[in-house]
Amino acid sequence: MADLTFWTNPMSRGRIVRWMLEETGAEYETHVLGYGPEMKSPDYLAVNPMGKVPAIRHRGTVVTECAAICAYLADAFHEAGLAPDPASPARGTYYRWLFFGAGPVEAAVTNASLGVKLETPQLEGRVGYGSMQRVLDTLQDWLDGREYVLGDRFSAADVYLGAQVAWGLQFGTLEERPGFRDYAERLMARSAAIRAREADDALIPQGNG
Ligand SMILES: N[C@@H](CCC(=O)N[C@@H](CS)C(=O)NCC(=O)O)C(=O)O
Repeated sequence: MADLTFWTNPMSRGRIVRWMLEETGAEYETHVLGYGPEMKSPDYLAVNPMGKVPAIRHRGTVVTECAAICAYLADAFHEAGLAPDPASPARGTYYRWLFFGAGPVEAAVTNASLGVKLETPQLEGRVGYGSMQRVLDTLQDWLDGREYVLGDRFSAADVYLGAQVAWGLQFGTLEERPGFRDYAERLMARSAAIRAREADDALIPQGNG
C-alpha cells in the first residue's frame, strides 16, 4: 500500500487536491476514477461511501472533502510551510478563510449555478451564506490590499479559496470584482499550480473512461 494515495478525476474538485499535493512536495500515487460506475464501485465506496472524488489515504487514514484534505496535508507536511503555527493568531485567520471558502463561497456559487433563488430576503438568515452579494463583498474587502489570505504569506487556505475564485471566474459562476482576478492569477502562476494543471490536463482522456 502506498504511503499516500490520491483518488481523483481530472475534471473534478480533485484538481484542488492535486495542486495542494504538489505544494507539499510529497510523493503520491494517483488513481483516476471515471464518473459513474467506477466512482460507485464497492472498492471505492469502501474508501469514500459518498462515491465522490477527491479522496486521499495517508498512512492508512482516509480523508475526504477538499478543504479537510488541504488542511490535513498542510499539517502532515508542515515542513512545506503551508499553515501557520497552531498556537498563533494567524491560525484563526487561516481557518476562517479556508472554511469561508468551503462553506459560504461553495454554497453560494453552487446555488447560483443551479439557478436556486431565495424566495424572500428573510430566508437569507437561514442559509449559511446569506446572499451572494454579501459573500462577494466580504471576500473582496478581505482581499483588498492583501496578496494572500494571510497577507504576505501563502497558505493552504489560498489553495482552497483561490481555486474557488479562479474557477468561478473561468466558468463565469463568480462575479468579477476588483482584486479577484489578480488574486487568482497570482496563485495560478505558482509552479505547483502549473504542475498540477499539466498533470490533470494530461489525464483528461483517461478520466472520461
Ligand atoms: N464536498 C466534496 C465534494 C466532492 C464532489 O462533489 N465531487 C464531485 C466531482 S467535483 C463528484 O465526485 N461527483 C461524482 C458523483 O457524485 O457521482 C469535496 O469538497 O471534496
